[in-house]
Amino acid sequence: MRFATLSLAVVATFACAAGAAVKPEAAINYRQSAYNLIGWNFGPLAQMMRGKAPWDAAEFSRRADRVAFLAPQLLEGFPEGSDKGADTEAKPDIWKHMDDFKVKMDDFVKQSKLLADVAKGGDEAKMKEQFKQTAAACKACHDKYRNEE
Ligand code: ASC
Repeated sequence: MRFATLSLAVVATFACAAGAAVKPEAAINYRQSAYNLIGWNFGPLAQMMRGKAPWDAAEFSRRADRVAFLAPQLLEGFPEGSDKGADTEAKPDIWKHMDDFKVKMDDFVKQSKLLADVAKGGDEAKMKEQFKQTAAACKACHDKYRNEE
């Protein structure tokens, strides 16, 4: 009995790790959670950029690190078949043009990593410039693949 329970747990863990049979609803929930975490951290950076929050290089760096950590976790939230199954703003075009979607996603990963790296140096002008590059990477994907509400 204990062996059976353990086996089941091992199989379940493996199925998850292999990305097998993920329910569309779970994938949608997962990716929206990741985007929410990114937005939570990107927002204060945007506020600093606009002068609506005082410039704080350490705070900027801390939040840029979080964004860079989360960005590479997005793509697995878009498995085949997760174009529907729950409320989603993701356009079906994502799965029709997955290669292009991946290029855009890779660019966001790259730009957010650069942002985190640049922020460690604390140079305000460089951080502001790289923020713009990162926001442009967000926008490039949203323009093409997101139904903005
Ligand atoms: C944000 C936010 C986005 C991006 C995008 C960048 O702060 O919520 O979706 O930046 O607007 O252009």
